[in-house]
Amino acid sequence: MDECSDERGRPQRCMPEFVNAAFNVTVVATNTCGSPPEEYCVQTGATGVTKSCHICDARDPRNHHGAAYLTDYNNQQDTTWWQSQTMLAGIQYPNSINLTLHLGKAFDITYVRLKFHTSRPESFAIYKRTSEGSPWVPYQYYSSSCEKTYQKANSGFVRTGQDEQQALCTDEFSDISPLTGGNVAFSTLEGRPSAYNFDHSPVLQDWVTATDIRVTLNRLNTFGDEVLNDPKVLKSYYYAISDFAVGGRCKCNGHASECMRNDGGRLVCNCKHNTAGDDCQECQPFFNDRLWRRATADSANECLPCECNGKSAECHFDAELYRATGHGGHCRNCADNTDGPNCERCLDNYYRDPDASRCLPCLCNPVGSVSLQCDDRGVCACKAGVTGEKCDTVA
Ligand SMILES: [Ca+2]
Repeated sequence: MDECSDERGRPQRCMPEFVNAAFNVTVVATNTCGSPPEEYCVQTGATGVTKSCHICDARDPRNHHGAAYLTDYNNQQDTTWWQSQTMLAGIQYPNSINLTLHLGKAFDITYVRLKFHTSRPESFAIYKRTSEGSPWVPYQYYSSSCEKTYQKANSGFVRTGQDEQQALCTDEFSDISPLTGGNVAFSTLEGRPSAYNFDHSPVLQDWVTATDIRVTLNRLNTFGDEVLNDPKVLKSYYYAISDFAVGGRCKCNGHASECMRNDGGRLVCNCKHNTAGDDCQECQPFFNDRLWRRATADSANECLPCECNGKSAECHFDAELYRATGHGGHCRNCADNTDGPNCERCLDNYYRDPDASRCLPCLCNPVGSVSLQCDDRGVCACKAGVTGEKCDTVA
């Protein structure tokens, strides 16, 4: 059974399953350790203690830390992680690193979660895009220096009446401890007043939409000992992330229960409810009797067919007609000499063929007739002294 209609076949809201949209999707990192091989040391937090150091080597399968490790299966027993170069190679503010995830299609994002293999950064930000080529929009800032680094007040929520599409900045997850395994999870709707009325909040519906997610790592946490410029110390500061997860659903506006690859290999919704488009964001041709809308919990808001009495397969939505009649479908190119928004009448100077649904020309003689319009039997009204069905005979 298709979840897009109920047991009686009536349309109802449906949506693809909740997934980790990042799983096995390759992240593009602007910096990764190991080309050429380089040494890094594990941060212990204590100064003067001999640090345990290792090699990052991009060509060695056992010692590489490529971006694919951000979104592979997250096995707690055998952690794999992406890692940047170290502070010795200049990895520190104001230099930054971008981790970019292309989802290939719009998703409704519920959360973005990062699991750090080292300390969480002192400052980093999450951005999103709503289409390929559109500008990056800040989603959330994490910083122990919100004002200084991002010119944002430290705040956990949006007040009622404020812009609900603004990114917040919090210092809650920017401590240097824990030195490994710290999580940061950004919930897209948390702290936003209209989340309780999401079905009727276009602002938040747009806010949770993303085709791409970017994490920008701006500043490493340190103990302050990097000022000594000891190479061993500098090699112990770098970014490392073991898991980058994005919880959400393929965005289909409530009109599909699954997304699939199309012929071109792109991910698209399998649209129902007479909708069309990658995200079921429009009505199918000929289903323009009312404007497209998202499905809600109460109504599927399916697209409805135009009524053209079988005389046309083309129509457009006519707002004025909709206001006047409750049906906005305006038929185009009506066949068989019919006319009207629903091809419901004959063209001017035509009459309905009594044996068929088509219309025939009146052919009233322009000289002998009062009007070129005949009656519904095809009879013309003649001037004085003229007779004949078409008024073409002098009496
Ligand atoms: Ca991993």
